[in-house]
Amino acid sequence: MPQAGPTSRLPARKDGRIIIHFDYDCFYASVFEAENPALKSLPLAVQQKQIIVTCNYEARRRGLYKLQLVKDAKLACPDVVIVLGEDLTRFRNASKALYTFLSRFSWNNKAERLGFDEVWMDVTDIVDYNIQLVNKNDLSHSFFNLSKDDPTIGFPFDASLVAGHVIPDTDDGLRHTVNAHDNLSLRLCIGSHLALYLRHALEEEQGYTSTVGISTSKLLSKLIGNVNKPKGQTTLLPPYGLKVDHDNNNNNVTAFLDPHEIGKIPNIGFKQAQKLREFVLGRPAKFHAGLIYGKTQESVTVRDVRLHPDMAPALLDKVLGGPGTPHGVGTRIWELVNGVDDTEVHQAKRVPSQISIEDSYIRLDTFEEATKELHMLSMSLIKRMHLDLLEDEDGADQHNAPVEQTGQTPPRRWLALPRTLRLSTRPRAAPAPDWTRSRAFNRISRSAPVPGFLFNLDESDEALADKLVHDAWLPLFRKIHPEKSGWNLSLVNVAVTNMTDTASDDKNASGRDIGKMFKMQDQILREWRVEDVSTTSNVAPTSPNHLAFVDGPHGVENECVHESSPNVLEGHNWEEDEDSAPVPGSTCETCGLTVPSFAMSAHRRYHLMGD
Ligand code: TTP
Ligand code: MG
Repeated sequence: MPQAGPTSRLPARKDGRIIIHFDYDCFYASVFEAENPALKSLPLAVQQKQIIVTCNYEARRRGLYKLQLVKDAKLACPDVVIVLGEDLTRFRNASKALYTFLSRFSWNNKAERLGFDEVWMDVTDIVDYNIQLVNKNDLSHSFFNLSKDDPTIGFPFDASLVAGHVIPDTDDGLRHTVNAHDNLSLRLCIGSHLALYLRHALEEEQGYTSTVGISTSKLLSKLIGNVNKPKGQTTLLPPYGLKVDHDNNNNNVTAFLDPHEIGKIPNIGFKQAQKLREFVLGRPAKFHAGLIYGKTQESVTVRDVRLHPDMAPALLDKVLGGPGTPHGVGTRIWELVNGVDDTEVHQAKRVPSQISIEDSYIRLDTFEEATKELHMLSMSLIKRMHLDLLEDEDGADQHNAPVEQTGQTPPRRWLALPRTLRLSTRPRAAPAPDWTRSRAFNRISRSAPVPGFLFNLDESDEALADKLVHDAWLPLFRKIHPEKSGWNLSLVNVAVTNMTDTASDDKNASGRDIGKMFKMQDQILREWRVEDVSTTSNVAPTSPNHLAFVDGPHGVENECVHESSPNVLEGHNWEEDEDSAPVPGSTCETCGLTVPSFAMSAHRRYHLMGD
């Protein structure tokens, strides 16, 4: 393997793509606001268990923040409007509807969702098509084509100026003028206008504001978007540079990444970040101590790692290696700290690979209670199966089905049939003599074939749930817990997996016919103003991954919790893993955050959100 020390060249970065990253602002709160716009002007907070999982910017302006205890939120803002967000159905549906909306603009169907409120779009093909159409001698009077088939569908735009914010910032605060002869510059500029158009379309047509980043990879588009929150968009300007240098003269990528704390780089997991901090500091890195709101005292930056003497993939392999370490981890981290991320924006999946529903319990130790809970979980599972796996005979999936208009459910068909049922439980360990509990909880799972009656659309959900509990879940439950009592469960999860696609025709593109969409929506083409809507000035700037102190309940020692989307798995390449259940009251194994026990169940549900 070639040694790539601080002065050598990186393997050629593939800057051929243009990728847009969307992060919906205050997502759960926005879902309630979209249902009831009167809430927009009020301080609004969404509660799960006893914590505020998110709040709108009016509430943030008044001192509220994510993962705050409800009692503290009420103290800080007595007139806060609190809504319950335990039932995730409305968030899931809103997320899917927004995703469907955005993916209709995609030509290559490369639109990927992360959790409920983030989407990447690889718009390289649209940008490349449009770059051929602009007149380089008259960039100001360009027309953006949203369809290859119909040249009237699109919008006029000024391709000489980047839309929205840029990094590095322009000195005079004016919009950045594009160098028409620099291909990457022009492509990013075209991408920024598409991003602006989509952002406004999301706001005008769906009622959601978003924060958007434009660059050439998933890593950079996600990170650059965070710079102007909320309701903002940011483009990382060239030169992107290839040479690893100390002064970043000719490399806006490393100049942007360098000041980030190493743990804030997506796909560098919590344990990896700790090992890197320890390596750079030459001593064990403190984590629990010294964390204050918005920054960590133990700050080891990307630059510290990138320019550490002898830094190279092989050294990183040594630092991060160990049993279970994925092959090539050193190269991967070396690339990340240099801003190289060639991971693909995955094509939209038509159906999820599994549907999994669970709840956690303080005490669940009787057979009767377990049966009741299995019934409730089954009801949710059946509803989710109907939403995610059914489509109307005419091809509309259930999220967009206009049921209200006719008052009748149109004939439906299954898009995919799951073949396996899986029941998992997590028994709580008995307390030790000193009343401490072991944290080594493990899930126990049993599987069985899906019974055919589950696909019967003539039966009520209630009747199906009843049958499912008695014919399937209880026999599996007895296999896991043969004793009628003597166990105490902290979690029960029911899932259908092993999907078989039943779609006979090729409908992978989930409604990509943009011409049809425009006809349907009576879209009036309008010239979007290119100035960004100004961000709320008195909101504290939010850096990518804030770490926050919150008071533990009942005088429990303070612990740190993450303030922003921690939905990235160590070594998993942006993938979400529904089964990586973190242990309550400890480090979240999915994202590595230390989450206090009172916030853990809400936090865990957050990771379960994706398909
Ligand atoms: P975020 O993107 O972290 O937050 P947000 O969209 O509410 O706010 P921002 O404008 O700062 O992006 O998370 C998305 C949603 O996930 C959020 O609305 C609530 C939910 N959530 C949880 O349920 N538990 C958690 O631990 C976190 C961090 C979020
Ligand atoms: Mg968000």
